[in-house]
Amino acid sequence: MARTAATPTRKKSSRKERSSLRPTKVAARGGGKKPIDLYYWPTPNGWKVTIMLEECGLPYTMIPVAISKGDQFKPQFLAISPNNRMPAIVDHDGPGGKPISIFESGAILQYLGRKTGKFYPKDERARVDVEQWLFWQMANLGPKAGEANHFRNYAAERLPYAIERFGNEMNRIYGVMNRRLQDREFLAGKYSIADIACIGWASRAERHGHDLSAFANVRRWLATVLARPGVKRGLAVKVEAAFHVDMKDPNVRAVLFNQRAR
Ligand SMILES: N[C@@H](CCC(=O)N[C@@H](CS)C(=O)NCC(=O)O)C(=O)O
Repeated sequence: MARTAATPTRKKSSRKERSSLRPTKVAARGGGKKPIDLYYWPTPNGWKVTIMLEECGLPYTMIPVAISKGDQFKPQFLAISPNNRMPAIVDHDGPGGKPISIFESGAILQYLGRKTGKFYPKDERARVDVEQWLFWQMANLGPKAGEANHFRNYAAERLPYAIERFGNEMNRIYGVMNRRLQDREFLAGKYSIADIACIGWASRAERHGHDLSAFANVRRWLATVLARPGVKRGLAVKVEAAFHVDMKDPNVRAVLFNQRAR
């Protein structure tokens, strides 16, 4: 299964592959050890990891997690990611040469940064700077953008209070980011996993209805990161089945928007 390929392309995948947590393809450069398994669906959280893997040139096998069909609740996936969310990885060449599984995109970015020594400095002050902005993304930009998108695009009824609440939050958050980028090229000075964590949602901001026109530094940062070849390749990792998900389908909505403790 493992082979190396340059830029991932959109390819037709078989029906079986769409929902059975099977590897479809390797989108990887570099070589050597067994590829990292990436459990993935093409969303802003998934792109954090494809971007990092591409930036680091690490070989990986992409395993689609069809979240609209409930793959995230399959026991074999929950064993890796108990929060029933992708992304997750299995590194067969983990600490001590043994496999390790990791869920939560922030933890995955930190692990890959430590493993490769890339985009995650060792110097304590520089590292703390990266971690502050990485956790800022995990606790602010990511979840709030998700809720803003949900109430704007997916809620069964239009709830102006929720739309305004999360719309304001997104405006506040991009304001914070804009101020931070006023006197530095990247969030922690040099390009790091903190920037990688932010790219997915920020690249979709305008499409999701958040006006970035007042945030010139964010727009400059976005143009810079989107021009990086590794970012382009990471954002281009597609899953054919994702193009066919109908968010109005009651079955899809039941899987994604009706979750309670199991
Ligand atoms: N904090 C998690 C969030 C991951 C997350 O929300 N993933 C979504 C897709 S973007 C998911 O897997 N959803 C499946 C579901 O809602 O059941 C991370 O950063 O890894």
